[in-house]
Amino acid sequence: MAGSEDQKFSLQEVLDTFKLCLSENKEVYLEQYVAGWRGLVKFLNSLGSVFGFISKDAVSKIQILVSYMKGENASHYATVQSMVKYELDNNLVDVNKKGSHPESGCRTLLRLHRALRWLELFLDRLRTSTEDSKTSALCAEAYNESLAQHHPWMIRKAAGMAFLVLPGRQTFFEVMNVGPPEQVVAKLGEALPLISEVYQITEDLYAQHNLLDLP
Ligand code: 1PX
Repeated sequence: MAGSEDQKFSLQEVLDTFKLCLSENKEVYLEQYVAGWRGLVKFLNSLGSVFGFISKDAVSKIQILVSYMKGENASHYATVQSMVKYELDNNLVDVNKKGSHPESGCRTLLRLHRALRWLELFLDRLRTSTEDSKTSALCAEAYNESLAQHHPWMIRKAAGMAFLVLPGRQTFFEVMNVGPPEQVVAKLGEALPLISEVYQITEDLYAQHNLLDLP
């Protein structure tokens, strides 16, 4: 249930999982990546049912990845790098149009990856915001610069309406469970480079394999 102790969001927890995402040779561990998303979904759920259609989609993508990570080919789903290699080598990705692999790990992760860019932009705006900044405006700007470019009109419309009921900056900061605003700002400053690095490594990998437009 939203609000119960184990569902409580903590920015620190998300920060920790993103910290653990990268291996020594800069591969992205899927388990931690997915754990990071789980933490973010907790946050979204605590904001209320208006965001249900967003968290539902995120959860279903998380579940697809988890089923691969627990499936018979689990060993290939340890890192994003090993997943990409395995799925490409075995023709498990619909590259140009949807076909027999509509839910490949590669295309599923790409959706979360694009959302990570939104998160990066949004958190950076929150970090540099002032007391009278509107979270809905910060969120919409970040969305328009990133995810919106991949969403059809209907989704953009629904997302835009959901943003309007986002809580104000103060409540937002409180839900992060970090402490007073200065500490939230400091924590965001700590989290952002980690999120950016994970994003950039994934982006480069996908670009290298021409996977950035997977259907
Ligand atoms: C400390 C602050 C933390 C804030 C955490 C908020 C977590 C947000 C999680 C958002 C995850 C969104 C995943 C979206 C993936 C996606 O693009 N899916 C679409 C494409 O998938 P398909 O399988 O059809 O190719 C899908 O169509 C999406 C449907 C749902 C609507 C997605 C709207 C995304 C808006 C993102 C902004 C979230 C606003 C939260 C405000 C805090």
